[in-house]
Amino acid sequence: MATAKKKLVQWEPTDIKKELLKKYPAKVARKRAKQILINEAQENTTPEITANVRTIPGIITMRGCTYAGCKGVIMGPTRDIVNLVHGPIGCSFYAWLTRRNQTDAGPDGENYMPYCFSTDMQDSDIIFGGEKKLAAAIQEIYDLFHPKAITIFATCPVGLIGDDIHTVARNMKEKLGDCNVFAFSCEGYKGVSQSAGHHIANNQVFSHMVGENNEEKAGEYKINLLGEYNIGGDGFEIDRVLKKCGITTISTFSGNSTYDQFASAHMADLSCVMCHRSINYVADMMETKFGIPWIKVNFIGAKSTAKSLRKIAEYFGDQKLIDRVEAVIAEEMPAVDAVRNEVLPRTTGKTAMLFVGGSRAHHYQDLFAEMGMKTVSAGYEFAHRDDYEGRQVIPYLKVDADSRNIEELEIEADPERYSPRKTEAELQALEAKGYKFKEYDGILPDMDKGSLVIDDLNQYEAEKLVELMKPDIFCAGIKEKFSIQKLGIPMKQLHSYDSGGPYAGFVGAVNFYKEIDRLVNSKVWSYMKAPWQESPELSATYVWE
Ligand code: CFM
Repeated sequence: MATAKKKLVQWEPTDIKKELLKKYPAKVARKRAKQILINEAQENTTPEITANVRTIPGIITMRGCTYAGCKGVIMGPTRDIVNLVHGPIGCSFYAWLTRRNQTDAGPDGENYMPYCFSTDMQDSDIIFGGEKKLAAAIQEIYDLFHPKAITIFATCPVGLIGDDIHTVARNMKEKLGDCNVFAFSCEGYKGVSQSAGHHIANNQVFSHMVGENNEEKAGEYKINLLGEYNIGGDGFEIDRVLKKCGITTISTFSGNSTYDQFASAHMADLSCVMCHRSINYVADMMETKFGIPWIKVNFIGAKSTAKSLRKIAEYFGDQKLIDRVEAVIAEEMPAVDAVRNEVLPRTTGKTAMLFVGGSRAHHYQDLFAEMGMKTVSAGYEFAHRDDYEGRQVIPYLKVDADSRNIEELEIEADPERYSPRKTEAELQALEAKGYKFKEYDGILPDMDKGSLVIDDLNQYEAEKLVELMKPDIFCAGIKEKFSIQKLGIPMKQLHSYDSGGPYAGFVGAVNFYKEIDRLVNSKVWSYMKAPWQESPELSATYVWE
C-alpha cells in the first residue's frame, strides 16, 4: 500500500541551512554559507548574497560554460546567421538544437538552425594550429549557403593554443565582401559560468551588427524585446499578443531573430528586457549610444503579461494604444481565468522549488502564485548579485579576476544617430507617476521572509533540500530531472520545458496551469517506494537463523 509522503511541517530555515552545510569540510562550508541565504528582504533592505563566483571543483554544479552562454544562449536562436564552432566536434554537437528554441523560417525560408557547423578540430590542429582550417570552413560555408553573416565561436582548445580567430574573421570578411564575419572569444573556461558568455555575445553583437541598417521600419509603437529566446515557442505567443495590441517588435534578442533585426534594433523607441541577466548589457549600450530607454518586463504569468503590456502602453502614452491593450487583456483573460479557477482547488497550498539559470527562477514564481502555490526555495545557477538584490548594488559589485577577464565596452553617444526618445520632462512626468526605467529589483523582495535562496545549487544540496522540505514540485534542468524524480518528487524542466510550452503570455499561462496540475496531483509519486521501504516488517531472514 502506498502511503502519502510525510511532510516536514515545522522546519526552520536556519536548520535546513545547517543541514545542507553539515557534510562539507570547513572551508567549503564557509564558502557555501555565503551563497545560501535566508530571505529577510523587507521594506528597503535586502540581505547580501555571494554570487557569480567560481564553483567549488567536484561539487557537481548545475552550471554550464561560457561557450554555452555565448553560442547556445544568445546566438543559438537566431536563424539566418551561420554559427560556426571552432573546436572539437562535441562542443558543436551538444549545442545542436538542444535548447528547444523554436524558429519559423519565415517567407524567405532562410534557416541554418537545423545544421551543425564545426571545424571538427583534430590532434594535428591542436599541435600545428587551426587557423587555416577555420578560414577554409568559412569559405566552404560561404560557397554553399552565401549567408548574411558567419559567426565564429571559440572553444577551450582554441584559447589554449592561441588561434587568432578575430584576425581570421577580419580577413575573411574582407575577402568575401558581402558577408559579415566576426568572432567570439567565448572559450568555455573564460568565465565562472555561461553568464560570461552572455556578456561576450552582447558586446560582439552590439559592435558588429546593431546599427548596420538605418532604414526606417514600418509600424507604430516600436520596441525591442530583449532577453526572450523563444524556448518552447514562448516568443511566438508574445509576438501574437504584441501584434494584437498593435505594438511593433523591431527586434528580439534573440528568439527566432534574423540578422536584420539586430542590424535595425536602434530604430526602436523602447527596449523591453525580459531576461535581465543575459541581456542587460545590450539594453544599457542601446540607451547610451542611441537614446533608447529600457524597462523591465515579464511575460511569464498572465497577470505579469497584462502588467507588462500596460507598462509598454503607458510609456508611449497614446490613448489608442492604452485602450487597445485593455481590450486585448479583457479578451484574453476569461480563457485564462477559466482554467485557473478549475485547477486552483487542486493546486492551492502546494509548494515549489525553482533552480534555473538566471531569470526564470524569479519569473516563474508569478505563474506559481497565480495557482496559489508558494515558492519555498529558489536560486540561480549563475546570476549576479543584482539579480538577487536589485540593480542598486551594481556600483558596489566586487570586480574580481574572473569578471575583469570579460571586456567592458566603452560606449558613447552616436554623433549622428543618438536621439533621446523622450524629453527630460516627459521622462520625469512618467517617473513622477511611479514609472521605473532601467530598474530591476531582483528576486529577494518578491520572496517570502524565511524562504531559502541558494546560489549555484549542486546535486548534493538539491537532494538534501528535497529530502528535508519535500516540495510538491521541483523545477530545474535535465541534469537534475531523474535524480529528483527518483526521490518521488515531480520535476519540471524550466530550461527546455520537457516537451511542453509555450508558457509565456496568456496561452502559455493556460498550458502551465494544466501541466503543473497534472504533475503535482498525479498519484504516481506515491508509488515510488519499494516494498521493503513501505513495509519494513517484511525483512528477510536466512534459513539457518
Ligand atoms: Fe535568461 Fe534564458 Fe534564464 Fe539564461 Fe539559460 Fe534558458 Fe535559463 Mo537555461 S537566457 S538566464 S542562460 S531566461 S538557457 S532561456 S532556461 S539557464 S533561467
